[in-house]
Amino acid sequence: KKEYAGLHAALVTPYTETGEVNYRELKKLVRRLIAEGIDGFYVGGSTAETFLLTESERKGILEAVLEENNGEKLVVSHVGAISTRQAVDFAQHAEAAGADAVSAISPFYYKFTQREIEDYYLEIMAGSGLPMFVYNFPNLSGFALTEPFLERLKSSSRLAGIKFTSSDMFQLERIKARNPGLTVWNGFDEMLLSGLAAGADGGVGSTYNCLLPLVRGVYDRFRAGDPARALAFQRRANEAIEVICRHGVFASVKKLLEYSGIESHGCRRPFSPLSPEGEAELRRVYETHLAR
Ligand code: HMN
Repeated sequence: KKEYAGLHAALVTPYTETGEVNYRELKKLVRRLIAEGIDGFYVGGSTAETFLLTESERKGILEAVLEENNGEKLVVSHVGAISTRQAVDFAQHAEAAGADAVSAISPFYYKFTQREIEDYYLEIMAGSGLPMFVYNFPNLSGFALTEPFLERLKSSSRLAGIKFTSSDMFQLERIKARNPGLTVWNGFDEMLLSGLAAGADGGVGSTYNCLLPLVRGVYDRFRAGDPARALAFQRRANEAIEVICRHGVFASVKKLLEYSGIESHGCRRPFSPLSPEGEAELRRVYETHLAR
């Protein structure tokens, strides 16, 4: 069994010039992140523009990542969907394809009740043999997990942890204190050090695609018992993340990757292309913090 702790890149989806998924560049990114010291991959999450992809693209992306990873690092497949049936189908595919674990955002849009959302997770866990990481992202999903909700999910032995994309560090600390056996991954890269200080076991992030050396610095310095140097790395990372957030996270991460030789041709519509000002600011970020 692979280690759940550590840094897991929420992979972007590179496209070809005509807007098809670019599996060649995706594999190149996987290979490069392994060389840079990533601990795992979070495949088909928000960062992958997953709800703008077809079902067969979502499956194809997972298969391509598993092939390039070749058993080396942890591979977590995001299987979330509005429909339980579809999420179970993705989870069964992930298991058959060889992923190590699944994760799922709560079903959204229809404002499902807490009970319905609990049942969704229990049915995904019952439907495949893989460990589950609940994806808690209240800002976008509209549902914030609670401890009673977690208690019900714990009735399944497949509940492995939470991807915690929220700035409520008090809640993160309480969950981890009461559930030391659950793995908690920090979701906002700009708060990685805060999450680690509150007890997170690692993180999943979009900016790990392009800022891994800085993020690694935060994690390794914190683990080595040197919070001051960890904070120095977090500050440098945040100089970049501030610009990334200002101009659209996914398009910005992809532009930074393009500067370093991985082409991805922007994001799918309705995401708009980067503005010329965004591009100029990102070029400066690249030259200041990332160019070697
Ligand atoms: C995913 O599902 O793709 C990621 O795990 C999401 C991840 O938590 C990112 N959240 C969003 O993109 C909304 C963060 O890395 C985020 O992009 C970063 O902290 C900048 O705000």
